[in-house]
Amino acid sequence: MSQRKIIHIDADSFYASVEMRENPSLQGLPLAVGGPAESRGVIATCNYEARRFGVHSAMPSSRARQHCPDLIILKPRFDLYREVSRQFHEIFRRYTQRIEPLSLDEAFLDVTASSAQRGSATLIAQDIRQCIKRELQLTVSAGIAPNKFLAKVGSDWDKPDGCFTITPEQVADFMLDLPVSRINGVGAVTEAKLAKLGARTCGELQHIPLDVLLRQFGKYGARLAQLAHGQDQREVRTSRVRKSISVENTFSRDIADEQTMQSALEGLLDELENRFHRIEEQYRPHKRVVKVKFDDFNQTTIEETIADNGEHWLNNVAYRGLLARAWRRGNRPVRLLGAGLRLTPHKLENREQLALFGADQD
Ligand code: DCP
Ligand code: MG
Repeated sequence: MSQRKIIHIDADSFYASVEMRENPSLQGLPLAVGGPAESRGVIATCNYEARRFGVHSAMPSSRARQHCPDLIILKPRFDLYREVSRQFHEIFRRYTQRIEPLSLDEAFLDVTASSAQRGSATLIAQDIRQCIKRELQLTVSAGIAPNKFLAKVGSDWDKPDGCFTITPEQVADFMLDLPVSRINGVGAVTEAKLAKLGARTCGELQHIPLDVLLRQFGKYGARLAQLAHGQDQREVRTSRVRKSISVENTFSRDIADEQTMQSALEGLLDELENRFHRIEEQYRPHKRVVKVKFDDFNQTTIEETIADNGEHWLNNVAYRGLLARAWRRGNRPVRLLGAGLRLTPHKLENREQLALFGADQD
């Protein structure tokens, strides 16, 4: 198998950096984004100034304040972070369509087939970092390696504003001293077990017989043995192109009154919003859909185009109207209710061009 070229990108103190960009007077001050200390909030993240005081993600805000009395804690603005994430992806797509998002601020890119920068993955990563700095006034760290595991280790190596490459030739040496705790999935418990077996580094882990690892860790033992050698065959998984997303609920008892139906719809819309947020960087909704299945198993689907005037897709009134119309079509008790969206991928132009030229989109 030919060698892959993988880039892992991870934004630096993501939410906090976006907030500092939006309000530069915050720069240089210890800053966190999270819930308020007074109401048992938790820190989502903090800038590097706050980290010097020992503040970190998932720490209760009240404790963060004890570590750092001057800490500024801002409420998160998820819409803003999602917008930035979309902008990251717009930049990534200039170099490759093979992108696997892990979260709003993290993604794997497979640039094996990219011809940009004469195929140098390190130069592509530097280009991406520069574009993000110039166009979005944010820094991201990048790891470049022949596989996902090492690319992720790389992006963390030189954080913040770092760029670290592990070439195929360097892998064997690099693994010798790499602490096992750097392996994704090795938490405190696994680390302690490995220490008992005499393996603090991947180099030491390489010497533990496979049957010992299998006995201790089950299937994960086999994976550990591979990772210890810096091997990882996982592909960058671009999600298939979706045409729609929907959630539905079959009721334990058929419902016949509009009030109950409408409140069931509200619950579905909450769930739909959650589900859609996970893929929002990649898709734009263009239609609302409501599905109703009646107690005689007849079903009907009704959809409407979302106005192109900036109207938000999540318009409860619009969904309620659709439900009322759908219900009138059968006018009998309902056993299942669904709510959904028809989707258009962002950058459809690019994808269509690719399809036209027969390029592999996956
Ligand atoms: N996040 C969160 N709760 C956590 C961890 C993270 O809400 N326990 C959010 C806030 C982060 C974002 O996800 O800004 C990205 O997570 P990272 O782990 O990448 O952390 P940062 O980007 O903030 O910092 P780093 O520079 O270490 O990547
Ligand atoms: Mg990050």
